[in-house]
Amino acid sequence: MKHDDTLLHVRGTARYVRDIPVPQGTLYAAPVPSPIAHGKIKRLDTSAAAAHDGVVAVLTARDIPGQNQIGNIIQDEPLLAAGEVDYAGQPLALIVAESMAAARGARPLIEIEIESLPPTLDPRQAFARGEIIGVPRTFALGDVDQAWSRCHVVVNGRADSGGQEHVYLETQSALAVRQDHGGVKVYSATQSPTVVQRTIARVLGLAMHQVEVDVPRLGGAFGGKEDQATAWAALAALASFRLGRPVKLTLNRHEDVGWTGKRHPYSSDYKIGLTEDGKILAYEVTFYQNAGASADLSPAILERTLFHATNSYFIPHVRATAASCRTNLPPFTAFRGFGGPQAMFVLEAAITQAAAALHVPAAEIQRKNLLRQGDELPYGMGLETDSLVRSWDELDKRHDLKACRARVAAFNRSHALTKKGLAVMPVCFGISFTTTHLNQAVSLVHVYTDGSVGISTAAVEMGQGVHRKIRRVAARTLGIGLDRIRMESTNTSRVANTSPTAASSGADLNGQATRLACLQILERLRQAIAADRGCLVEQIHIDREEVLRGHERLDLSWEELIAWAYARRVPLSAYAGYATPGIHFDKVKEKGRPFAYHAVGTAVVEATVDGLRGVPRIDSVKIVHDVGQSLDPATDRGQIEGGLMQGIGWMTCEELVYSPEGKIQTDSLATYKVPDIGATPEVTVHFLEDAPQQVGILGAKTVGEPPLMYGIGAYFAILDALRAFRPELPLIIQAPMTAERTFRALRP
Ligand code: LUZ
Ligand code: MOS
Repeated sequence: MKHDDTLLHVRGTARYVRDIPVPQGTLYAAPVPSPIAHGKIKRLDTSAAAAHDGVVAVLTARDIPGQNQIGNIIQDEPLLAAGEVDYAGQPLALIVAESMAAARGARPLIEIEIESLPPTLDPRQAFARGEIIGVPRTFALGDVDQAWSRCHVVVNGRADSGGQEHVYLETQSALAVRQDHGGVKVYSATQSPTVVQRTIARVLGLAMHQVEVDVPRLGGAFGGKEDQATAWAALAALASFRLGRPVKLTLNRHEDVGWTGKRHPYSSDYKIGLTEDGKILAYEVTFYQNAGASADLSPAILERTLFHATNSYFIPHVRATAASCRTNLPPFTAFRGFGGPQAMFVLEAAITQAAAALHVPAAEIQRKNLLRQGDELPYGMGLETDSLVRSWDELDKRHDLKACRARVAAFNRSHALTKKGLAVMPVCFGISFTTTHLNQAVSLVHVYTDGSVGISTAAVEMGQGVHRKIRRVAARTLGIGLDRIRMESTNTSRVANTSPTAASSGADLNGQATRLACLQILERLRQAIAADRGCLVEQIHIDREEVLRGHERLDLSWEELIAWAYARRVPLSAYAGYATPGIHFDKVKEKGRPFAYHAVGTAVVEATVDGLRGVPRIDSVKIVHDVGQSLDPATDRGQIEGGLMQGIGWMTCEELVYSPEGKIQTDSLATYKVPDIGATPEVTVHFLEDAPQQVGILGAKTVGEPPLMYGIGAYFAILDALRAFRPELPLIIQAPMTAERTFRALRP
């Protein structure tokens, strides 16, 4: 699979933040975590630690020159705890030493007395106590209350889904270097360079122009570095600012898993009503989001939960309510799908239960209620594409869903000790930041005098291939080869006011801006040539590094053209901005057109459960996905496969366990089980053909987050297999469906 950095990655020579050669005199910082989940700080004595060999300083909240505040959407999160601790792992102090070993070694010497308060871990309990972040929100369509009486079946239940650790390969890291103008330059492993810059400026009491943030690349992020790279960068910057020396801060895996936020666990109540022939008439759902101890991105994630409450289905009467509930766990944060998967899980549970009540396969109900082009979603936008229905039908055509079901049933009749199950999972995911103003990007393009091109954008390369896609856009726009083009690091001094590389929009937004910048340069070149040759600008084109007048090849290569243009004083750099057109959302009415378009597709998942050992296994996943005209098919395939596996992991084996005191028990990869190569099913991916796409970049649709949600099918495929063992088995709607859970389900 070709990625810009394939060779570097395979050889282990790609430089991440922690691989940057450190300047002379660099110090190392180790945060001191709160040992308990909730309490009042009575005493924090750092003197013994400060006197430890190699320790240069121990910093606490009192050492912060600006505001002790890193909250992004809501300012409710201190950088260093002061007065109270709200979760186990919350940074209390920062030990800065000549080596990382000395910094970590001094940790036990910190003397802390905390008066313990009872922790709240459960979102429903937090809700009952009024511990709500922001206000609960409701999206509605039609009149759900009067619709129930017209339903043939109404079922209701409760669905719970667990959190998920990001397991990015590169743990959180930052290197801060104080500058001679009094500011700091920070190398940060973040998806949001501007958020890091703004927050450091706030914490240090500096202007933003005194803070430069540079991101070379990330070793994965998945949302885990959208908001939660900030604290570590700010701590390193604080230490560098106070001590006047470079400071490096990296978390080891144990610290990272223990202290940082994860996907939000949700607990939800649902009620669904259908007509006799399986049309969904009404759906009511209440989501209790476990936000953890501070807001972080929770309000935005809550909003996306509401946007995706009806996933791929048209439901005429809907009421979806969501509340973000404050608990004493590390603040939960962005994770691929951003609250969407949690919503879709609940609706699939409701449909599965309704199907059982109607004695029809769930797939029949799913297909019958699929969103069609023009159907109105509860947030007021009509679906702009017919690709969803087409993806289902294409999947059916290629794999014959009825025949699959018959094959599974035949297998189950002839096997007593193992059973198979099947689930179809359609996905419809809105593309754009739901925070409308974030849907903007700028790109800075330099053409050097040798014809090589350097591009700076806000897009952070985290393995997803966004840099390659942007290079493709520039190559196609300029009519030159990919090898001439290089992506620079993401840097706030070269490209300011960057939106996070998130919401599956990195290639779309930064690709569009890059296209516009390239068009500016191209236009200048064409004008100069036309003037020189005495012809119309419209006649001049550049294709495959050659200049054409109409169909006539002028004897001028790209390199010659650029050298010539430079000598003619044609500016060879451009800076262009792009803002997604036509999107808006009214948060009072909860209606609008929040998304540029929807990413859609359908998957069918087949699972086998071993009835003796209780072990579930996902056998195969077949996917038809709409990527439009792919900018890079190999990358897109990789994203679909990777996203799928991450979704399967969330739904099946990845389980976070906390003690009653609110301390994480699954704080390493020995106890937190991610799917491995042995758990990988046979995956077939087909790109939906002839899918028109006007909005994405050069006819391509994004691919980042949506495929994760195909993994939800894994849960329901296992459930289907369990019910083949015991048809009377009550629905278990509590993800993940771990081996322990399937085992117990078969032995009540
Ligand atoms: N981040 C964000 C996201 O700030 N807003 C979003 O709408 C979003 N959606 C998906 C993933 N990250
Ligand atoms: Mo994200 S969940 O960082 O797009």
